[in-house]
Amino acid sequence: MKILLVAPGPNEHKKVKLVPFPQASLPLLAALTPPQHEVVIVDERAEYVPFEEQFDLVGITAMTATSQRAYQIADRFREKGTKVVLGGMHPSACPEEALQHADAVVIGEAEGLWEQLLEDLEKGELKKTYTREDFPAIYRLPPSRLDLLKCRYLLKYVFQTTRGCPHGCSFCSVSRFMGRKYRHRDIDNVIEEVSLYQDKTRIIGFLDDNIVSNPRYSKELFRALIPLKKKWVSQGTLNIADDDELISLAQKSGCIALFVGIESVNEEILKNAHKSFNKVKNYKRLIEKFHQHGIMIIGSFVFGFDEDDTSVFQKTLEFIEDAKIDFAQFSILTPLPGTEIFYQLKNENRIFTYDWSKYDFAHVVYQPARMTAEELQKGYNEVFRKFYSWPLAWKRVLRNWKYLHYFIPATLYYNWVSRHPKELPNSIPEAT
Ligand code: B12
Repeated sequence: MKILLVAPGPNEHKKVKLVPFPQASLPLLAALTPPQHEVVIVDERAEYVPFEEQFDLVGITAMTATSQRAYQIADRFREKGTKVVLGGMHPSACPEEALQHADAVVIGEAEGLWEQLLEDLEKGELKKTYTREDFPAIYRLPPSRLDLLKCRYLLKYVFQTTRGCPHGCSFCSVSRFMGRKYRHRDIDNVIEEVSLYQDKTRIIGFLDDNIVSNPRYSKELFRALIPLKKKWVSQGTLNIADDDELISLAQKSGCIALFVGIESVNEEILKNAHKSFNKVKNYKRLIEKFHQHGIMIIGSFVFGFDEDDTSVFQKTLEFIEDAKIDFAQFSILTPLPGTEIFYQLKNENRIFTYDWSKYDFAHVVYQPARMTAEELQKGYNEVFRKFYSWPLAWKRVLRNWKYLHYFIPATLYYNWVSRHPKELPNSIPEAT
């Protein structure tokens, strides 16, 4: 069979020349596909979807924010009789909705299901849903088919070592969809995959939710990475800085930056969002320790919790400056379907738009408790603009001069985004 796998972009025409990261699910699905089938991957953020070509199956991945575009692509292929399957976080959270646009929906992780689906399709027995009740063991995964990716990525060589998260943060999809039990790959399986690109790249990314959630595993992984002499980035928690051996192994194995969900500088918020392992009083000390080990901190902050009022924006900016955070991602609290916060806000009748394309963490989609939706949208736009304004941005670029080739494109991009403030979405009721 000829199979097309698509990562949706924002729309048919908007294209970028450099995409930050690949959508890792697609090269992994390609690797799970038996070799007799031909697989083509299209990343719509930079490429055009070949609607005119003939495929036996089109597989589309969707997050909530990209789901509407995923449905449009699905509808176009189905109009001409092509079979379409949808998978990923959003179809897994809203399978009934996704089924209105697809011949089949894969709910949950695809290992085992994808192979079954392809067999069924060949036999003409495609089912509507493929569901996993459990979470697959991932000890040994085949190497992702990164060779099938055609566009330019800021960081193309990405790997995953663990899945699942023991924490149940109220706003996050991960523990709900990947389970609260932490699963990991065998270290030799990871090292084999990374080694495939030994001559191709110096810098790699680990797409784990928390690369240090099991310190014993992480230490072993980092030790095994040292001989490969790579530089790497991933996600983790600040708390690892208290484990001297762990942070020093992270440094020795090439960690240059960690994306950390700091979320809030208000302890009360962290407690209510079930993220009390983040301790505000420790933030500055821990960040300093990362810096002593040459590791940059990309802090993620969320605005709009019920305890937040309009003072949150200035307080957060001051904290970031004071703690010398190297890069920041700002998000507006977003009730992703399936999360605790979604059910809470829905039950309280506070969600005013179900336009999923606005669930991109940059738009307000619900009524905040201690400010108006307009104030939250404006405050977010302002923080973004101030943080990425040239005087502040250059200060950080110079502080991190060793990584200028990554810092400059990222800063230029975010500076551009910050000069295009987001508008408050219109109210759109839930589809019935
Ligand atoms: C790496 C990552 C990123 C990277 C790269 C994203 C990208 N475009 O590839 C960056 C940092 C850029 C990013 C950005 C964002 N992200 Co992100 N990200 C992740 C993370 C940590 C890992 C994703 C990953 O690569 N996993 C590895 C692959 C192999 O797993 P997978 O994608 O789940 O695929 C498996 C199955 O889902 C399934 N599957 C998936 N697609 C398909 C398709 C078909 C046809 C089939 C059959 C099966 C299938 O099969 C795969 C194998 O089992 C996840 C958290 C997580 N644990 O999933 C969040 C996550 C996906 N991100 C999320 C969000 C919200 C965002 C942002 C909106 C955040 C923001 N503040 O801007 C943006 C959106 C950017 C965009 N439009 O692409 C949410 C999505 C939730 C949702 N319901 O939509 C997640 C789940 C995190 C969370 N806290 O809830 N993200």
